[in-house]
Amino acid sequence: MDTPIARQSAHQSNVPDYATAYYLLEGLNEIGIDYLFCNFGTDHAPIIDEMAHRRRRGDAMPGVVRCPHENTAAHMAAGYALVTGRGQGVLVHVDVGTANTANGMHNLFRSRLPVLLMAGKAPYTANDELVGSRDTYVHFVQEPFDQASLVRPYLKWEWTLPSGVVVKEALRRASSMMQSEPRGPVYLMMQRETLTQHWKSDEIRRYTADHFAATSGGDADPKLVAILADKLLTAENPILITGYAGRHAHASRAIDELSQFAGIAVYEANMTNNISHDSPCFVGFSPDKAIPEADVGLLVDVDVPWFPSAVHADEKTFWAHIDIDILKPGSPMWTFPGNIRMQGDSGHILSQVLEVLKAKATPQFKQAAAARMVRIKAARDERIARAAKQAADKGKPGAINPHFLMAELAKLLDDQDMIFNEGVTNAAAVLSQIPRRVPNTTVRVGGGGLGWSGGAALGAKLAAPERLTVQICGDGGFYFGNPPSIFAVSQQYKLPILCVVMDNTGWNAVKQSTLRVFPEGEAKTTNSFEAELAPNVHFAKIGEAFGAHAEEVSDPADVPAALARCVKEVRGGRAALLHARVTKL
Ligand SMILES: Cc1ncc(C[n+]2csc(CCOP(=O)(O)OP(=O)(O)O)c2C)c(N)n1
Ligand SMILES: [Mg+2]
Repeated sequence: MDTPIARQSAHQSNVPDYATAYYLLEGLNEIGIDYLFCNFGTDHAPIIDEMAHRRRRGDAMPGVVRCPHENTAAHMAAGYALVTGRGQGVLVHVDVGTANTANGMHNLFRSRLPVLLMAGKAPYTANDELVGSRDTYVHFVQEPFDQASLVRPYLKWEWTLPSGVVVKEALRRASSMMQSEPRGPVYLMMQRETLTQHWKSDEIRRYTADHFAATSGGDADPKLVAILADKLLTAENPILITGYAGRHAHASRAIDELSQFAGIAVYEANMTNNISHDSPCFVGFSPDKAIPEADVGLLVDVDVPWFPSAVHADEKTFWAHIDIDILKPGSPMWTFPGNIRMQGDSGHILSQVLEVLKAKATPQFKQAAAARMVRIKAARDERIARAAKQAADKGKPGAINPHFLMAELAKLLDDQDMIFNEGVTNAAAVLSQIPRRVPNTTVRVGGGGLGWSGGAALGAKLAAPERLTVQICGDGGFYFGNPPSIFAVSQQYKLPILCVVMDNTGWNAVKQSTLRVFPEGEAKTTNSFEAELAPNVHFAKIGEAFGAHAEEVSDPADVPAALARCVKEVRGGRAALLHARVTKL
C-alpha cells in the first residue's frame, strides 16, 4: 500500500487515508465493472493519477480502453453488455463529452442495456481554495445549469456525487439501478474537488452485491396464466412476436417449447434473434400478413411488433402482452393492444403457461396443434425458398445484390459468431440470408441512433475474444460510427472486427421515407431526394490507415474470394474492412 498522505485533522490516526478517486476505482471493482471506456479531459486528473497509483501497486482496477470518440465508448459498453448482460463504465469529459454520448445513451436505453456513464463537472472553486480548483479556460465555460439534461431522457438514474464519503454507496445504487430489469443507463457526475477529497478507509462503507441486489422479473399471476392457457387451447391461428426474449437462454427455450407444443408461429421483431431459425415454428421477421388472421397473439418482450399504419389488427384478436418493460414508461405513447398484460420474466411466464397448457391439453387440441405445424412448415418453406431466390441474383458490377453478398458471408460464419446488423434498408438482407441457430447472435439496436455497430462489435469482441464479431452497415451508418475511432481502438487494443460496408451511395432510408409520404411528389418527379453522398470515396483507405486488411469490391464475381480473405484475416487477428458497392439507391 502507498504511504498515506497525512491529513491535518482532529481525526488523525494510523488508518490509511486516500482521495475519493481511490475509493471510486475500488468501488467500480466492487460493483463488477470490468472495463472503463474512456475519453478523458481535465476533469479526470484525480482519476488518472489514482489509476497510475493502482497500476504501480498492482491493485485491481477495471481495464481502461481509451476511445478517440465517445460514440465508440458508449457503443463498446453496449456490445459488452449484449454479450455479458453486465453494464460497464463509460467515462467522458464534462458536458461536452456527455453530449457526444447522447446518441449512444438513446440506443442503450431503447435497447434495454445497462451502462454506468460518468463525467466530471467543472470545478466549482476558482481561487485554489481546494485541490482541483479551476486552472484553465474551459473550467469557466464547461458548467451548464443542467448537465444531466443532455442525456436525461435516456436515464434510469442520475446524481452528482456530493462527497467522497458516499462514493461507494452511490456506485452500488447506480449498479442496482442499471442492472435491474428493464436495464438501462445511469449517470454519475463528479467534481474535481470531490474526487481529490481525502477520507480515511474506515470512513468509507462497503456495499456488497449480496446485500444490495438488483431486481429481476418474476412469475405472472396464475389467474392470468390460466386465461392465456385457455385461449391457446381453443386458438386456431396463434402467433407470437418477440424482440428481446432471445437474450435469455431460458426464455428462448420456453418460446421454442411452447410454440412447438401449441403450434404457434413465431416472428422476430427487431432487437435480436430469439430462437433457432431452424426451429419448426420460426417463420421470419414480418408478421404483417399473419396479424389480421391471428385469433390469439402473444407479444413477448417487444417494443414495436408491427406498424399499425400498414397492418390492421382484428379487434377480435386476443392479445397477451408479456414483457419485463410492460408499461414502456420511457415512451409518451405506446399503441399496441394487450387484453391481458403480464409483467415479469417472459421465460418464467411462458413456462408457467406451458405447464398449465400441458395439464389441460385435450386430444383435439393436440390434433389441431399438429395440423398447425404443417401449415407453419409451409410458411417456413416458402420463406426459405424466397430468400434463396433473392440470393441467386448476384447483381451487376458496381451494383452487387446485398442478398447475394450476405448469403456468401453466411457461408463463412460459425454459429457463435456475432453480427451487428446496422444495414438500414439492407437490414432485411442480413436477416434473411444469414440464418442463425444460436439466439442473440444477430443483433440490431432498439434505438434509432445510427453509428452504433462498430463500437458494439468491438465491445462484443472484448467480451468474447473467441468469437468473430461482424459489423454490417450502410455507407451512411459507416460515417455516423466515426470509423477512424473504431479502427484506432481495434488496433490499439487488438480487437479485430470484420466491418462490411454496403455502400449504396447514400441514405436510401431518407429517399424511401420521402416516397412513402409522397409517392407521386415533387421529389420523385424531379428525382431529388437529398439522399446522395459523395460518390467517389474509398472507405478501404480508412481501414488501411489503421493497419486493417481492407478491400473494395464492386464485381459480384469477386465477392466470395474477397469475403474469404477478410474473414481469414480477422480470424488470424487482424481487423478487416470490406467496402462493397451494392445496388444503388
Ligand atoms: C444519428 C442519426 N442521424 C440521422 C438518422 C436518420 N437516418 C435514418 S436512416 C438514414 C440513412 C442511413 O444511410 P445508410 O446507413 O447508408 O443506409 P441506407 O438507408 O442507405 O440503407 C438516416 C440519415 C439516424 N437514424 N440517426
Ligand atoms: Mg446507404
